[in-house]
Amino acid sequence: MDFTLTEEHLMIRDAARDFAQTELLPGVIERDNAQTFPGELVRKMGELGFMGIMVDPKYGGSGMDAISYVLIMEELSKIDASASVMVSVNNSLVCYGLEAYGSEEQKQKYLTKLATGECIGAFCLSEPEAGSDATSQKTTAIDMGDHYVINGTKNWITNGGRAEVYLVIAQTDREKGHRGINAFIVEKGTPGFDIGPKEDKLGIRGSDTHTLQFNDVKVPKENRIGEDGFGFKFAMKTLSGGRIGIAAQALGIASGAYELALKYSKERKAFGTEISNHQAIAFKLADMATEIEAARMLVMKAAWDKDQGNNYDMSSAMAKLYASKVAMEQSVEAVQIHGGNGFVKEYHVERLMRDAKITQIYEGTSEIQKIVISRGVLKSIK
Ligand code: COS
Repeated sequence: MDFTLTEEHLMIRDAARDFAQTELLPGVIERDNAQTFPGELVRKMGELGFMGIMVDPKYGGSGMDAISYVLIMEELSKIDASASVMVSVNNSLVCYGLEAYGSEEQKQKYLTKLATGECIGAFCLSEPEAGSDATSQKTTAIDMGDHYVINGTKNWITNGGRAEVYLVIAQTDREKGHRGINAFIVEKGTPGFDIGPKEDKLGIRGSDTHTLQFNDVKVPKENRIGEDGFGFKFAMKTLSGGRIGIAAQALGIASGAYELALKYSKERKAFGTEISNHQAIAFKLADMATEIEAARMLVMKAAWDKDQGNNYDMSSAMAKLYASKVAMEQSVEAVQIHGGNGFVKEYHVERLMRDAKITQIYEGTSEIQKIVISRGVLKSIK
């Protein structure tokens, strides 16, 4: 067993750290307030290869491994989780989904642009009545011979307004249950496809989250991903990888909050000394460091499983469950260490605390991760 990162991994991590410090940090509070994220920054992330990290260079990707992906996600998330969720969705749900399961034509037409950041993707599974219960899709895709007609509503879609390529999960044959579900590529601007207003959110406010409406949207048959009825498994497979990205995001939020708290504790004085000299604060820092390291091990293990070609359904669920809990709990501790200043925007920790919450909800709530883990655990005993 070797815990050492390679020279290449260290270079990738440093490049992401540098980008986060120089490009994402300035204006992060203002972007959070205004709920915006400039296209220029997305373009720069594309230039650095962050939008198609694991995609084969023959499709315009960076050809890196999953360890590199989580290193980049952690560094971006320390500063701006709104930026990192765009990266995560585009990489794990959209690019990976197309590269692993799309046809060669779909890869040439869409993946080559998504992997470079020339266009951005969105993954549309959740609905008003189907978030966790993902088999209960109400959106329909009726087979009309050479095309499908999609009708329905999708909710809480990350990159909902910014994206140009949407992977949409819909029910083709209700009788067949989850085996009657398909995944489709829908282009922005297709008649009948409407983007609703942006959601006003607690956290990751720079990322754009929208409701999408599909009213008799005609999608050519060649835009279906995989065999007829493959859509549910497609969603589950891609979400397993997505959970590694969100686990790394949670790790970044936790470690970002911890680093700020550590620095603050050495500067802020109370009772005649730096607050880090008070055991109440020093023990908090000890707990934070330990919890974050444990989360990092789970995140790295899930990424390593993916790189090794092992099944990562369980390890990604464990990583997301634990890292998101750590992000929530330790960002609250970081606010506490900052005292009154922690409640003020300019100290950044209150934003990290707000951003942490979504990591326990999206790409499968913590309760869903426990379903995945418990089923895996129970299956291991004959
Ligand atoms: N990889 C491949 N196939 C998978 C899979 C995976 N990770 N997980 C489940 N499947 C398959 C099952 O094998 C089953 O297929 P067969 O009947 O052919 O064996 C099928 O999918 C249905 O699985 P299951 O019966 O377990 O479905 P459930 O309705 O019980 O739901 C959970 C399973 C809860 C795990 C699933 O609905 C889920 O992950 N929900 C959360 C979705 C989510 O993350 N939503 C957030 C939206 S994205 S922001």
